Amino acid sequence: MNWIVQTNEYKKDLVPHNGNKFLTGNGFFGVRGTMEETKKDNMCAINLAGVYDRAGDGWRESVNAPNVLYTVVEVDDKEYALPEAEPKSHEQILDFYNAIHKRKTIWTTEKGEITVEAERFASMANQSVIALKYSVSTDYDCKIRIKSGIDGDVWDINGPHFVKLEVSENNGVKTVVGTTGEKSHIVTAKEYIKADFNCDRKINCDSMSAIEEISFDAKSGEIYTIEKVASVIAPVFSEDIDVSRVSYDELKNAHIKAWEKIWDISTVEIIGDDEAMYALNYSIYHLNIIAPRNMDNVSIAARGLSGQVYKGAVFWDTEMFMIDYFIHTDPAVAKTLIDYRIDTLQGARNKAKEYGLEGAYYAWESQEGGFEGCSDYNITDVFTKRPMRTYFRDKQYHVSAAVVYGICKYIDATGDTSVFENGGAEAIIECARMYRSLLLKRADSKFYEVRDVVGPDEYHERVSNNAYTNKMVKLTFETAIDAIKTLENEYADKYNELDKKYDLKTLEERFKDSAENILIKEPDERGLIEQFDGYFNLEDATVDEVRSRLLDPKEYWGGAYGVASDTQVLKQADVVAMLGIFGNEYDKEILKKNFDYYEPRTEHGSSLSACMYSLLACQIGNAEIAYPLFMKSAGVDLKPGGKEWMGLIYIGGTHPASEGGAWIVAVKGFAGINIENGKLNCNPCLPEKWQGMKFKLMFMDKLYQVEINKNGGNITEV
Ligand code: IFM
Repeated sequence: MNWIVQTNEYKKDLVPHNGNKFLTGNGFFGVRGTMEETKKDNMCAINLAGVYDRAGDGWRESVNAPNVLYTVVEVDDKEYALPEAEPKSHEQILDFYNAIHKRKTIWTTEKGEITVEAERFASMANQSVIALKYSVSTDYDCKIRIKSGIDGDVWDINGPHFVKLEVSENNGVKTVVGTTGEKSHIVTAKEYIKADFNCDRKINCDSMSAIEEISFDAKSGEIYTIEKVASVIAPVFSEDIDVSRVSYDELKNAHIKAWEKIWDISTVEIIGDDEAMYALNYSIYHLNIIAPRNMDNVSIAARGLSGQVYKGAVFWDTEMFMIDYFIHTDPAVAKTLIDYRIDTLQGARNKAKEYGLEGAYYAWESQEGGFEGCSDYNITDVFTKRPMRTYFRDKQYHVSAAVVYGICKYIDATGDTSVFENGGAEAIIECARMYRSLLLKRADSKFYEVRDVVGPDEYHERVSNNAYTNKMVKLTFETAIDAIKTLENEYADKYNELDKKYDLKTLEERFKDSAENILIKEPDERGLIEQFDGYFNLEDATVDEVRSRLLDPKEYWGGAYGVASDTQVLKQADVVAMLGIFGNEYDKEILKKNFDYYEPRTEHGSSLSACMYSLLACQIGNAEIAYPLFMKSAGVDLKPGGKEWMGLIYIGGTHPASEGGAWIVAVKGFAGINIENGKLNCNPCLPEKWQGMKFKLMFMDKLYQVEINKNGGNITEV
């Protein structure tokens, strides 16, 4: 299988894209795929999980650590650095099996050639560690100076976040300690360099950086290599190592072994389609580099660890698109994601209270403690340059149901009902209480309605009875009833504790009444489910027509006066997302009619969209329609050209929800894996060119080998 991502050119305008495409990471931090000499102006970042700060009136966002990789070369007193010095050739490689990043750059001077080669990794075995091997050679004698150390002047979108930087050096170990402004979080970056050749070494510390100069007379053809071992620690992960005592090779071996273990369970083989196999495993790589292993109170941000876009916050993306992969390959990670929601329940309660609701309303953009990072004005208008009122924060009520659904999926596949006892049941009950307090009933109506919401299709704001939302709300009531019953039968102490607090019998009655009487949109005479009240009365324009009305390519399509707002054009899967989840409640004919209606009206303006359509196409039994949508999801970070602007807000970065969605399509769609009567079952629907699939799955604490072929499949315990 091909595990290499490579580019043989350097284009300045592809620096942001390659920063994402060549990202390495270990769940604690992500190291953008920029060059060692890159500074903040070219989006170089070591983005931290779970550490947030607000600078002034800016948006709160995740924090980037001091750059421990910073390294640049000078030859005969002239600096050679990309993008300023045009190279003769340049290669950038990501070996995503071993999670190792490499580059080789050659510059030509009047005297000959300079070659820089570097290899680095964000250690999966020691999650505070980043290690770098950096070599320089020339084909003529010259004076070389390698400048390498820690650059504390980091890239920020809404920074700066360090109000204090303490720079020091002790026995060759350089240290930069950053203190954040809002909560005085301490981020400590250290590094140590080994250079086993004749050279002069001098360390310069200033107010922002600690840089070592390694100077030597270079002989033509000799390769001079330095090895750097660095560490970053912060409140969420503080297991440090002594950077001066461990060797690069030792660390590399441990790192490779850790990845071997990960791939042993998570590789998906696709027989007959190398391109799809490559894109899918590359997606899986991205999920693995952002998985919060060995950490508490952390989840996965919408842009993973590729930077501060979307404020480094956790969205519904985690429970709807990513958690399935972890549930079936590393349930401990899935549990961490669930625990994050349980631990942030108080934040969700605060938000519910803020909006006059009971129970728990989870943050649309959740930061530490469940703090809501989403602003009321979350987009900047391209014309007026003014912040634009959006209703993502106030009205995307469906996020609480996503949290509930994540817990359901985890329990269904692991059987671990102790989650209910350890805070899960309470979180679910609180979400159900929030929805109960949201229900409205007209005087003469039998039904409860959910009015004034934003569904998954964010272009249509403040709509009522969004089919997706209402169905997920009903699921929440039903799950809360199940959770209460499980507590009553299996966890008496917890039941009694919560009973005192909530009067569970009364709640059960209320939830039952809510689940039975909430308005659920049924298919109309054409078999179509209306996305929300009045959707079918909107102008039925095509996506291209709506696009042609844009006055500016960066203009926002939705909201109060967006080009899509008064039309049936939607941003992303909405009814289709609902059918992907509840498909078994409808005839295939209904699924097909809705797919056929909504797909041409969908802009797929969110990377979360294509995988949902692909999944539904599999359920309809049409793998050929599903295939290009699957490839779009799996390949989302392989090609440039994705949507990078929402109004005037930069939204580039990696797309782990799309990548998790691709895994769901492969395993649950094409391989047709499902849980039937508590057992793993498969009902494949393979694309024409796929002869088969092989992968492993965790289910009920056991590991299974799955082999799929055109006619069915075998699932055997390993
Ligand atoms: O959660 C999504 C949302 O559904 C569409 N806009 C981007 C968000 C983060 O991925």
